[in-house]
Formats: sequence, C-alpha cells, structure tokens
Amino acid sequence: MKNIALLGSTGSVGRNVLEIVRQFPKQFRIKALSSNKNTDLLLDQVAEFKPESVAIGASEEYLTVKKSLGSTVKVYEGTDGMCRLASEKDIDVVFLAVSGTIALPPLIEAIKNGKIIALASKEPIVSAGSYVMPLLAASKARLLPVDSEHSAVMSCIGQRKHSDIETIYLTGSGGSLWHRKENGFLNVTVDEVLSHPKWNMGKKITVDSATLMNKGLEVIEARWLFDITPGSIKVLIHPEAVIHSIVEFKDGTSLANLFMPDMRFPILTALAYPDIYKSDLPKVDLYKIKNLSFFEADRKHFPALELAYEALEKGGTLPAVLNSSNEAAVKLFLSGKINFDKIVGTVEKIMRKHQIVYKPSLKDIMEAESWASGEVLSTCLQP
Ligand code: MN3
Repeated sequence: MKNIALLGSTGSVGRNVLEIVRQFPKQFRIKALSSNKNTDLLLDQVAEFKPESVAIGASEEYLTVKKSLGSTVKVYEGTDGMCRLASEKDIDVVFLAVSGTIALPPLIEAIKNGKIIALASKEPIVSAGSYVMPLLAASKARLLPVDSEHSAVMSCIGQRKHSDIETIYLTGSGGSLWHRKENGFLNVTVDEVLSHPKWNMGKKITVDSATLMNKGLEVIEARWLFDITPGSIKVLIHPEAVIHSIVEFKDGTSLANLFMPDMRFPILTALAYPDIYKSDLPKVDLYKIKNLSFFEADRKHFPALELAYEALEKGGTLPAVLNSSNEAAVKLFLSGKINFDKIVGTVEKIMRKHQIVYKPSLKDIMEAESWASGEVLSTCLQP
C-alpha cells in the first residue's frame, strides 16, 4: 500500500489521479490532499477519500474549509501548507499536480525528505532545474515524470544508461491550432485555443500546446530529467498522439512508447512504478488506427520552440524568465487582455531585456521569475 499526498487534487491531472486511486483501492491510499480554491470539490474529495490532512492555497478559503472539516482533518494553509504535506512522515509518494512554479517549494521539500515524487508540474523543473537536479542527486528522493512524453522516455530508457542515448524525440500533437499554422494566428479566440483535438487538459497547458511553448518547456524539462544535451532533444509533431516519445540509442536502435492520449496512463505508470498493474483503460488498437504520421516542428511558425532552445543554451536565469513571462502572458490572454499572437512575442521581449544571472541560487531564480511576470504586466497593460 502506497500512501499518497496529492497536491493539486481539483485540477485536471489531480482528478485523474483520484480516478486511478479509485480503481486500485488496495494499492493506493490518499493521505493528504491540497487545492488552491476549488473548495466545494475539495470537500467532496475529502468525504470520499478521507485524508488525514488537507492544505488550501487561497487564504480566503481557509476558514471555510477549516469550519466544514472541524477537528476530523488537519487543515493547513498556503504554500507552507503544501510543504507540510510534502514532508509528512508517513507519506510515500508526493504527487505534484499543481500547475505553475508554485509547485517549486513543495517539490524541494519532498526532495529533502527523500520522497518518491510523481511530477506532473513541469514549470519548477524548467525554471529551477539547475538548482533542483543536484539537490535530487544528493538525496534519497526519486523523481518520476508524469508528463506523458517524459513518462514515455522513462519507459523507453528502462534499465539502460542515459549516456547510451543518442537522441530523444519528444512528440507533440501540434495543439489546437496546428491546422491553421499557414494562416497565422491573428484573431484566434480563447475558445478555439482551448478546444484541443487530442487531450483534455487544464487551460494553461492547452494554451501552451497551441503556441508550442508546452513542447519548448518539455525540451527543457527533458534536458534536466534525463541529463542530456539540448542538441540531442528533438521535437516531432505527431497528430495521432499515440506515440508519446521515441528514444534512439547510440547503436542506432530506437524504442517508442505507445498509449492512448489519456493522462491516466502516465499517472498509473508513475504510481505503480516499477511494477505494471493490469488496467481496463482503453488500449491502442493499431488495426483501427492504421496510420501514424510525423512532421518536423517548424520553428518559423512556432517561435516558442526557438525561444525555449535559446533559453536552454544560454542557461542561468533565462529559462525561469521564459517560463514566468509565458505564465503571465497566458494569464492575460485567458482573461481577454491580450491577443493570442502577443503571447510568444511578449516572452521574447522580456527575455531580451533580462540580464542573465549564471549559476543562479534559488533566490536568483525566484527573483528572475517575479521580475519577468512584473515586466509582462507593465509591457502589456500600458495605456
Ligand atoms: Mn506533455
């Protein structure tokens, strides 16, 4: 029985984690839950899964939750609350399903406490990979990626050495706007961006998929998770979204990992790791699918990819600036304050303005992040 602290339980990934836990009641037990402010759903989840502790992100919701739960469940607040859950003694797996860099403090706490970490949040690795990975290497903690591509890469590598890898091909469906790439992205609506053809995900990542920034962030994530040079990571557009990544080894052989585009697969892979559990999730039926296609990701149409490679090559605090300015710009797009085609351009502007700090401390990274999001607001919302 694995005891799980699930941070970000009311989001898209969090709800899928609970669905897997529901299917394997003998293997997994929810010991702690956290959400930002979706209080009603959180309380339903508490009633069903009976965790011992809960953390609520938004301080205005804290008292409501505390009142409804009485003394039956320990209730914590804010980022400190998440960190508390990530460090509790009887937790085996810390599942990080919080969207954005807010996942960084509990990630660090889980590493320091030697936990198994199922990581669905890519932002903390993108921003702070240079800080987090050495910390991880010096700890007993183990990081299991839940991002579907990286989960696939992990499965392909298996027991082989990272140094035997020639190239990692990260696949991507192309996002909701792939079909209109030739016509440009002027006047794209929020609804159009949010209707992803293959994946049903949270809003931020769906927008990132449309700009291909998501793939860019994943390139950076892969660099850190698999200790591989940026030049050995390639992006492959694969609209059927059945192959989730391909690892080519130095001897010229390649392995691919296939599953239907459904987050429950990488979630189950991480939770069951290193075992395989029998599931009744929908299987890949190649007799039905018949054709799989692949395209090169054109960096001219999708400059977000170019920016991500640049941030990775230059390093220091630049990936944090890329990540944070993107996060801020996506928020502005979702709230109707800027057009879709302004998102990546804004990120580029802020990156050009940034004075890179090399070999950054955690403080440097956090400062670069808040500087970048501030710059986005003042650049985009100028009268
Ligand atoms: Mn992904």
